[in-house]
Amino acid sequence: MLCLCVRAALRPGIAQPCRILRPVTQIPERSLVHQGGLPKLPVPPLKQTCERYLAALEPIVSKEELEHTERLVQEFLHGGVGQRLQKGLERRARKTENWLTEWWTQSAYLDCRMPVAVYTSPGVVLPRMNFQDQHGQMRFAAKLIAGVLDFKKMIDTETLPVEYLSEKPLCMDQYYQILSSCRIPGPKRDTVVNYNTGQTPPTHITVVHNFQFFFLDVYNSDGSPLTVDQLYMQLEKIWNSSLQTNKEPIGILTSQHRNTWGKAYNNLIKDKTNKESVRAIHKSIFTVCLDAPMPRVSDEMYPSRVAAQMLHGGGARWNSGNRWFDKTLQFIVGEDGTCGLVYEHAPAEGPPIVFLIDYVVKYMQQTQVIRSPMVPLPMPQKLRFNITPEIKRDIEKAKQNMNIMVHDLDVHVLMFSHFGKKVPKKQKLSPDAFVQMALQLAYFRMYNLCCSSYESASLRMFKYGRTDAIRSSTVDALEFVQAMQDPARENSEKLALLQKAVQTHKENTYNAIHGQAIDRHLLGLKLQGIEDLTSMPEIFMDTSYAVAQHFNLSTSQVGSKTDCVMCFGPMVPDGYGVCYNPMDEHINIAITAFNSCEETNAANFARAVEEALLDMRALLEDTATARQ
Ligand code: COA
Ligand code: HC5
Repeated sequence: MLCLCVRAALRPGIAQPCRILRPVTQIPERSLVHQGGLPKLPVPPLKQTCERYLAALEPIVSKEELEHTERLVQEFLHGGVGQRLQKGLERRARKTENWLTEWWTQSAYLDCRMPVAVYTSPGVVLPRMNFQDQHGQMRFAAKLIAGVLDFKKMIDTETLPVEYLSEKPLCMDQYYQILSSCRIPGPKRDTVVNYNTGQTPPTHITVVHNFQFFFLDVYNSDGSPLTVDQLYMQLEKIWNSSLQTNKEPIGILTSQHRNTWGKAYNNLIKDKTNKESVRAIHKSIFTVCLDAPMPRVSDEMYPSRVAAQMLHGGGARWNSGNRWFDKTLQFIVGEDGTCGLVYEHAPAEGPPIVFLIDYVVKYMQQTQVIRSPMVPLPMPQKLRFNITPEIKRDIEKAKQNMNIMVHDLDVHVLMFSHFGKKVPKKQKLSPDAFVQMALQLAYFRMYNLCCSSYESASLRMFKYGRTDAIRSSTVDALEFVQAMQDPARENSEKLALLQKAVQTHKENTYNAIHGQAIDRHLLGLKLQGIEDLTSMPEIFMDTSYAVAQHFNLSTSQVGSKTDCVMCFGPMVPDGYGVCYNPMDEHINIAITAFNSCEETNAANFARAVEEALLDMRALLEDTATARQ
């Protein structure tokens, strides 16, 4: 992995308890912060992980299962196997810059054979724009491209402001992975290529309209980026030379199961023209999808419909063929004013993508139209594909699968408008922990039990850090949700339990972002066992381990300045994906589930979350009044 120095940094001057992933820009004191100075990800102590693992199991497995697992854990800890694997991990940590990141990227993404669309690629919906035709669409797309190119300057000159979390500088490497990169399918494992590092970094983007891909050079011969006017003219040329709507949706191949796509890919690139076209897409800085309008829905349904469109494109007859799902960054601009993006997750987490969006949105608001010299620009080149009968068959199969995925994905966006971060903050509660407890309460009310629950925690305090998990279903959370369901309990007692559960969640968050959570450590121990060719330790073959890994609630907080909605699919067939963006006065929450699972329903869960949040606020208010 490449090591890039991020030269300039904006340092926060005022100590903030937990400043999250946002550079504090009002104090422009610059200083040198180098990636090299970041600490290495530690390997947590074995005993600590064993104890925390058992504590995490308590609310989600039966008493008998827990007792059985306790014996296995003792055997693992004291029988020699655990210590040996731990030593192996510590050795790996000494020899590598980050003992986890390569393993994590492989096991979470590159080895995963499920389609990237819906299963791993998140979507982001930007606020609805008020254009309604192709001119508005192209003007918006032109400005957006100019904004991303402006952002790219900071990457090229290594002048991105360093982000901070709990006053510690974060690893900025992910920013260098999101442009000019693409995932490539492989027979067993995929790879990600990044072209920004070579001698001749790309100067083009790909634009796709009516399923047809175009190579668009976005720089003038003097190296300056094309202006908004120039980009608009180029997009217009693209639009006018892709009016036919009966083209084969070649891009839909990228939505397939990875093995299927891997085989189809090898077949596709046997042809020289196809290979060159695919390479042009891989190398491009990013992709812009100029989408056809989607069926109109009520204002109430609109956010959910657009979130689904970002995740899958709406199906083969709509915009699913207007994508190259392997591409790291694809901006989506619909003729009907919808806009957002879908991104391939392997190279980076959500926060760098959202930081880019916030930057681009601000850029677009500020941009003055600059008159461009009317020098004629070359015609954007159409990327040609020769479609053999075999490729045609692969496309047909991909279309069918995509339609199944589209029908299976249940998306419900809850624009929770009653309150936002300010309410829990006023009560001295962490807003993130408050939302997590609302999710726990909603789940408990629907299913009368606690489930294995995942919240993403950033490991970017460490060099090349990605994520670990905060397990939100703690014993304290269970006690709180049980009390909420018990009419015999006093509000003051419920509040005390909420405060305790929030405090525990906060401690778990602190542990996770400081590299002391359990999930990645357990993964590391397991993979170390595989690498050592020892037989698999029993703790990993245990039912409790399977239960713990089966995250019925897969959640993530991604905050942004722009009022956007972030979304992703569930982790398991009978689970929910919940991505929330807490703003000061409201919270955007996107919930996904699978229709093929009878037990789950995104709209019902959304309703339960809304009620849980309202009941929790009522609890705060009620007890506050009682105190007066
Ligand atoms: N009283 C008053 N205010 C409090 C508080 C309390 N007890 N606890 C926290 N706050 C404040 C914080 O200071 C912060 O203030 P700000 O809005 O001015 O920044 C705000 O409330 C938010 O803090 P909190 O809700 O506790 O959560 P967080 O923002 O620290 O986020 C995580 C927690 C886990 C989301 C964060 O650590 C993280 O890891 N983020 C990255 C997640 C990620 O990568 N997701 C995508 C994966 S692809
Ligand atoms: C634009 C927001 C994207 C958020 C994506 C996200 O949170 O991905 C998680 C990454 C991680 O390693 O925890 C995985 N998750 C979707 C399964 C929560």
